[in-house]
Amino acid sequence: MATTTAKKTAKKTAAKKTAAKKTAAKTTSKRTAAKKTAKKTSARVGGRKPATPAGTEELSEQTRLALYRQVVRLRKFEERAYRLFMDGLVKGTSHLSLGMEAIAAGVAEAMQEGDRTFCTYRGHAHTLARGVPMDGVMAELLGRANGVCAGKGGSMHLTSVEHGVMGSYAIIGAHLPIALGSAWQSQLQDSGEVTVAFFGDGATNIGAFHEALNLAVVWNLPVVFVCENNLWMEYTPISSVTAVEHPAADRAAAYGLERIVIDGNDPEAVHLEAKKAIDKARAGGGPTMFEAMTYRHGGHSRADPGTYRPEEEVAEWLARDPLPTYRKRLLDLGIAESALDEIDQQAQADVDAATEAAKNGPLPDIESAFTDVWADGGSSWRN
Ligand SMILES: Cc1ncc(C[n+]2csc(CCOP(=O)(O)OP(=O)(O)O)c2C)c(N)n1
Ligand SMILES: [Mg+2]
Repeated sequence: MATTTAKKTAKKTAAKKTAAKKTAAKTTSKRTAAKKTAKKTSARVGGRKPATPAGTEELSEQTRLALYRQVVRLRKFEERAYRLFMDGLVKGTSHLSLGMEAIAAGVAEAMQEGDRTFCTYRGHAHTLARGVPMDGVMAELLGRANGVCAGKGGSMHLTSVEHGVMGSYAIIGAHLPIALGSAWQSQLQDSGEVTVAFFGDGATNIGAFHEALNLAVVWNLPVVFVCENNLWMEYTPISSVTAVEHPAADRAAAYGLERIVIDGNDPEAVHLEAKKAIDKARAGGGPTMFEAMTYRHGGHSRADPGTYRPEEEVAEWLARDPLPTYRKRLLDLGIAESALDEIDQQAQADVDAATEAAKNGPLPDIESAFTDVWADGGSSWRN
């Protein structure tokens, strides 16, 4: 873990230098880039991109194992969160990413330290994947003082600024313009850091989504928009209220962006697409949006079994469950089963330990209700 962090920091410093050089040339190249984007867009729009990009063979065994490890951890965490909710231990509500883990895993693996993530209320996976300790996330779900937000945020508001997790937002689409603020800061300070904003298909009919995309392109911001299209909003299929088939990608052209649809259940496809987008943003190439097709194993929230969804649809997507599918692919590629078993066992042990740490965590003091209520709104934070 320490080696990975050191490597990432080294990578970041190098990337920062490259980004700084590129920014110098950016003003002049911006117009050329805009022209190129326009050209690319007209070539791509209307054409269908294959669901899974070719070239997944480029990844190293180390990256593949890291992706697998992440998917397994997220799966085991969410399964435990569900059980703890059913036992009445998770306070408030919860929204699980069971079945959707490949997106959080694939994107996080393409991010560097210092990059920032904006999640929705369905944000356990995205938060964990950025390296926020599992103990703190589990304790937060249980409303304990040892939680990442000292037990004040809960499942829907996971935040860890030190890990670049800039919050989980319950108001659909509201975080997209906020993510632009983060990207704008990186651009102004020339930090080479990239912001990633995840959102559901349901956010695409909200004004904030369109406003954010437009401004991100106009200001050429280092931001990546990731639409997790799981076909359903709360209890309504997105297709029943949307004029186009791909609610995010099919609108990309309106903002001069490329139309990108990928298989969101394939951690490698997600990782490669995210890496391309993040590298481009880091180099001053501006925003990207991609739509990752996926499905929730459960319903919208809490104990909702989602029985209103057609049986065939559920069965079809369960057959494409990212975890067994990816495990099989790795075995077919010749990766030792024992290596995968070891990852599974470690993830289970981590979840068990996090559960214990959360259950044994103290409840917050009453006095803590009066702290961290507001930020200093004075001018000090601006300087
Ligand atoms: C502005 C706003 N309108 C309505 C809601 C109620 N609401 C909560 S989740 C949700 C559905 C969101 O669906 P989607 O964006 O597809 O995300 P998913 O839950 O499928 O991950 C709705 C309508 C809300 N939180 N905010
Ligand atoms: Mg949805």
